[in-house]
Amino acid sequence: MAEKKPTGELHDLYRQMFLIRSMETSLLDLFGRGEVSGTVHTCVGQELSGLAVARTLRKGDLVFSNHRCHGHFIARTGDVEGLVAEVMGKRSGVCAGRGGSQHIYKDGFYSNGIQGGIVPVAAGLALALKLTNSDHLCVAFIGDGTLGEGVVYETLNIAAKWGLPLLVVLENNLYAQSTHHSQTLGGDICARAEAFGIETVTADTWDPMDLIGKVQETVQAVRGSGRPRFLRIDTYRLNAHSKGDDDRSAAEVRSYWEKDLLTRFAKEDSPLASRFQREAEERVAAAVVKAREAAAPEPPIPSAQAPSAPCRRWIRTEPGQNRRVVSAIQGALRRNMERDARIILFGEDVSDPYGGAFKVTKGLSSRFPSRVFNTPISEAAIVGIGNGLALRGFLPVVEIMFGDFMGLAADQIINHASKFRYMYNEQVQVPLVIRTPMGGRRGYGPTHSQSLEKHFLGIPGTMMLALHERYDPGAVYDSLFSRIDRPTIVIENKLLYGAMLSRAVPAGFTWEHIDEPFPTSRLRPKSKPDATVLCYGGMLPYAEAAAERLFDEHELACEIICPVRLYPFDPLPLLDSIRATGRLVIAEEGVSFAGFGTEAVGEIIEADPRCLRGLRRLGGPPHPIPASVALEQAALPDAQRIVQAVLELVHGA
Ligand SMILES: Cc1ncc(C[n+]2csc(CCOP(=O)(O)OP(=O)(O)O)c2C)c(N)n1
Repeated sequence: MAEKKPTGELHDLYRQMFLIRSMETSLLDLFGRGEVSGTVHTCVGQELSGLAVARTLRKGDLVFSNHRCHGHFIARTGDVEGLVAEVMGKRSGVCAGRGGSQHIYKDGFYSNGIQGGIVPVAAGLALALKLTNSDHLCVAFIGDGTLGEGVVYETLNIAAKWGLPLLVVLENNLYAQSTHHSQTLGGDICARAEAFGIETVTADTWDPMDLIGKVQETVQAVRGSGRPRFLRIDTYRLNAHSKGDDDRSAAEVRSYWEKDLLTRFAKEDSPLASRFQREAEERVAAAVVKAREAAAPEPPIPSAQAPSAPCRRWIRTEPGQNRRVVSAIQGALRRNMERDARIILFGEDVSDPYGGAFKVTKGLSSRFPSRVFNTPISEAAIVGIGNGLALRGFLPVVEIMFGDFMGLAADQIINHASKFRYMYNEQVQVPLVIRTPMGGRRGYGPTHSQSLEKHFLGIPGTMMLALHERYDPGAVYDSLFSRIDRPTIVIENKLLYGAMLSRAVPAGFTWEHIDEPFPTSRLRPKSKPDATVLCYGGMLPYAEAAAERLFDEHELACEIICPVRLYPFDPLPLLDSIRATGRLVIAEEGVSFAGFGTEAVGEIIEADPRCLRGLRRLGGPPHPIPASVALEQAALPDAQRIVQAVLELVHGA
């Protein structure tokens, strides 16, 4: 307890602590009665940390919280009714019941239930504030257990290096779920941030005046310097981790109940404490009654709907300009950055003079020095910071140097980028572009040659595009930048970078594409086709060579179907072709099992169960891509294997 008598200011804090505590207790009670489903993580005992921070923030400051976010949310917004209704799954909830207890958004307050991953997103929000020359800051709340997540350190490093107005508040309640941090935490908590040159402060929730003073100083320091700080607040969670899962010793928990600020306040001034508690309970009870009466949410909007209605008009594709794919992409990035100041580009080694591992971004940092920057080797933080920027209205383009490294950023794509718009009930968008080259045939061996896009296909709320040289990749980027409304993964291809857009079309064929922003292309034989070949991205030249050979050497006509947009997938062009041929060869460089082609076939069979008479799936090997040229050539599908597959389908195996 503070030395001084509680002032009016302290009374106000106690009143709010009672409100949060009463709400948390009530939510647990509702859970017990079956009126709340899922789970709730209550913050009883920790209320003061969120309140101390919130009272120093200004309108326009941003907060990113975690699974234990209710107290932070009430401290920042005061919206008890909106939160209670949200946790009870009602339409009147702050996210109309889509997010629930751990995933809420309102007026610059965000939360997500993934440990660690919120920290780079918060850094992205802070970067957005910095880029708009604002004097606001972003606060990220994490628990001590979250110090086990690597992405926290990626972000602390970047926040320090880039000078981001980010305050990381570490609520140290000693436990992660059931595990005491003495079992999991090496070294010192604050030393972690200090290692990156970030100043730290330690306070606790049992000395309110000290905590308030330190929070004020720290927030002012971040606001004044625009640099990150780390605030450790020692505290204790008095309830179970979530509902009833508590294995801590009863004596230990009891000792913290005795130490608890509100317990002591109740002993010191029982009438006032009782009044505060009664007022809090009445307000929460009214919110519960209101939520009970509220309507259930609307059925969800399907997230995978195509961004634009498919148009069935095929247009002849004129031969491309006399330039390489790499220069078409580079030109489009430059053109769109000239046009749209919201585009910010970053990644590993993207700046001049290097200009990216495949030289795609060469020249851009010289032209836009404040909008193109190198990052550390931190794929998760790169995408996470992109997420934060996108949430604040920027149009970030992040480069993942090799597609093989996408796994490191998977959590940011799957649990953050793709979910924010839906779970925050359409109150935000994440127009994030993730560019990455996939593919082998350059002898880079097992970890730099893969085609891993199938692992990121079909994530609701996202789009995936695969570039190829028969439809100008620059035009794809133009379309993307003019209409992006969701996280979009663009699959480039290492070999295609060098391909010429002007390469001659094989004699006896024409290239056409559907008149839409991310079109499907088809190679149309002049005669009636005997088989359909489905491919995308880097497989296209091999499919085309196979079609030419089949025509010249075997008098067989193949129609190639090559979509730019892999997800959401429009099966109609493929269906039309299969209806004409009855035979399909799928050629993809990644492993076929559970891949794009298999999914495409699923859609075809669903639409027309009898249209397909023969199918061959060609894909990557059932082992890592070997480094040796001879082994790699044998492992990856090529024109000869496509020819062979078509012959087998047409003439029988
Ligand atoms: C990436 C991830 N791993 C595991 C979990 C499951 N989980 C939810 S809360 C929690 C404990 C978190 O501990 P801490 O960061 O100390 O926060 P506290 O719960 O103590 O507030 C765990 C393991 C999760 N939500 N996210």
